Amino acid sequence: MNDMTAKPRDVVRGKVKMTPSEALVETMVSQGVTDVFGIVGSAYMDALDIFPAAGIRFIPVAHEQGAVHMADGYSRVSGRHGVCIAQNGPGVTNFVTGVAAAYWAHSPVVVITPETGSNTLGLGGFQETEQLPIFSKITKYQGHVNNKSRMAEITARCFDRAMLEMGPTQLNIPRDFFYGDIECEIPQPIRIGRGAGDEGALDRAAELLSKARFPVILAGGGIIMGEGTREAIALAELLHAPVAESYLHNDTFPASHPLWVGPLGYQGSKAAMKLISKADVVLALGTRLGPFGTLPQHGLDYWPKNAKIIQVDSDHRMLGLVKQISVGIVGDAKEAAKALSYRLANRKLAASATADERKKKIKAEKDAWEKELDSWTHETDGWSLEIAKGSPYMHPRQMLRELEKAMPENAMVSTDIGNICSVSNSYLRFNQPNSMFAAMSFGNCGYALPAVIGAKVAAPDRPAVAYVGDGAWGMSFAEILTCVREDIPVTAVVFHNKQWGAEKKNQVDFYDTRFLGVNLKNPSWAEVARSLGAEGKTVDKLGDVGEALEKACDAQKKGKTTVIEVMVTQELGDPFRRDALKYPNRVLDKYKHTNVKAPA
Ligand SMILES: Cc1ncc(C[n+]2csc(CCOP(=O)(O)OP(=O)(O)O)c2C)c(N)n1
Ligand SMILES: [Mg+2]
Repeated sequence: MNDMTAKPRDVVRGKVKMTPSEALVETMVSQGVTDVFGIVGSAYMDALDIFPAAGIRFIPVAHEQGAVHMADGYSRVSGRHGVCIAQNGPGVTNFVTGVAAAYWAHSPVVVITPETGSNTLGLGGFQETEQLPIFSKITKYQGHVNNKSRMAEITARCFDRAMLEMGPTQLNIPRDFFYGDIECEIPQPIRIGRGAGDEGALDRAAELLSKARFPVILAGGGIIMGEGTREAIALAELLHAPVAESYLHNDTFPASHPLWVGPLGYQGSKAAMKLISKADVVLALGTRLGPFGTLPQHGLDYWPKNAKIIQVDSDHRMLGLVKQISVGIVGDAKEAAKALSYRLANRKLAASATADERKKKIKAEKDAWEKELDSWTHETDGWSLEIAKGSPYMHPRQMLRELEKAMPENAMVSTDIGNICSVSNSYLRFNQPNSMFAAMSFGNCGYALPAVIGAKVAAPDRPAVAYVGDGAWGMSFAEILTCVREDIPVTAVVFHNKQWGAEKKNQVDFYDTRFLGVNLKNPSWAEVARSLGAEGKTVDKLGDVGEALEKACDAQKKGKTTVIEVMVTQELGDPFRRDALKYPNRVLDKYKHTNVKAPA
């Protein structure tokens, strides 16, 4: 570990002579950076060398993709920048998937990419590739240091824009530009509040809401990013409106609140879907209304097509992009909620007349969904029933229910991409914001472990838990090394079903159970964990799940990382992309035997 006896975080002021490395590091200090994830490399060693003196902890990781996911998780829990850095060329190209994920999670991650030297660029030397085009579609801003004297200016801009636009930015630095003498001033951070939005639009939205007989709030990630939970609660209570959460943002509204109805989207809450389908006005608060998050689910095509939609988003490009809207507001979710409450406070609200009736409906739908979840102990499609028959292992749904019951109140949970992780959407409830870190709409396997490691660095006192399928675990378990080496204790729950289950489900449903590339031979993941220096526990009985999670979370207080390998059957829940798959209908004779008839 680095020497963390950091000196006071003062920043040099005025126009001063310094090296470009010092300008970079001082600007980071000025932007509040205390942690940087990455893998060491000669390209930026001159700057790295002074991180400890600047009070910046460098956290070396196992793979650069992990560094970006860690920076992502870190920024999502802290509301501060996540920062990562790597060697030019291969270190930087290893960042790509992580940056794309951070882009769709709207995480303010600054990706520092030292580049091959400006004096040899284009000659095809060692570790050379054009680094700006690679990230051009997955960053909000790309700063290229084209002259070493501009190091502080461009660094500051990357940090400012990551916050202003809520997404990753790239700081590209030719490696020879770290050296030499420059004279420069360290810029002060620029933070600009967005405010509630256009007054006229807010008036129109208030008018619609005041007349709504069945208003529903759809609470999006913007509420978390804008720290607007309290304001969202106040508005919901004023309107007596049920609050659904947008896909994979299960922490935007407290689950213990009577108006909470749960998440929409894949494997979401039926109560939320049934209630929003009744809405005459939907207030989409801090959500881009992503297309995947409002697809039909559980056989319910729930999006209320005739309702008036009010959408609040901080990015004007998201307004009306996916769903038709009646009113669009470019604003901060918290401020907009406050402004709407203010406008509605002394008005006669149509929703008040039906408040009791709606309260009963909310309770009835929530009770029915809980009851259904309690009795939905296993999947009931033919293939699942057959494969789980006689298996000594646990049903995934029952196992997820046990985890839910044992989850510490203030836990942070990251989820990966896979069938069981997706099913967990129904069982993840939170009462505090900044608690759920899913792989969001980029949907990459291998996200959850590094993301929760970053979250733990930002919030060391909160229990950190990653849910990961065994396939995705194979991609990412090397970061257990980071936990052990760097004393970052987390808990990983690995769903051991010996398959890339989510993709196998497509072969079950669409390809006549012709399995190709989906079966896995695994070691004991508990044993692997132990050999990496962590604790490893294998759980194959339902009764042991809760205790294992509690113990592992407790062990975090003693600095211990635990991998809990839960042995589950191969049954599979509903698929991700039923919307996008078709039955094979081949034309060439040699492939015709693979045709599958669509069920009547
Ligand atoms: C990086 C990446 N590669 C491939 C995929 C396609 N994919 C989606 S889900 C999935 C299977 C996940 O399997 P596992 O992690 O074991 O979870 P399970 O579905 O078995 O619960 C795959 C391969 C992806 N989403 N991301
Ligand atoms: Mg699996």
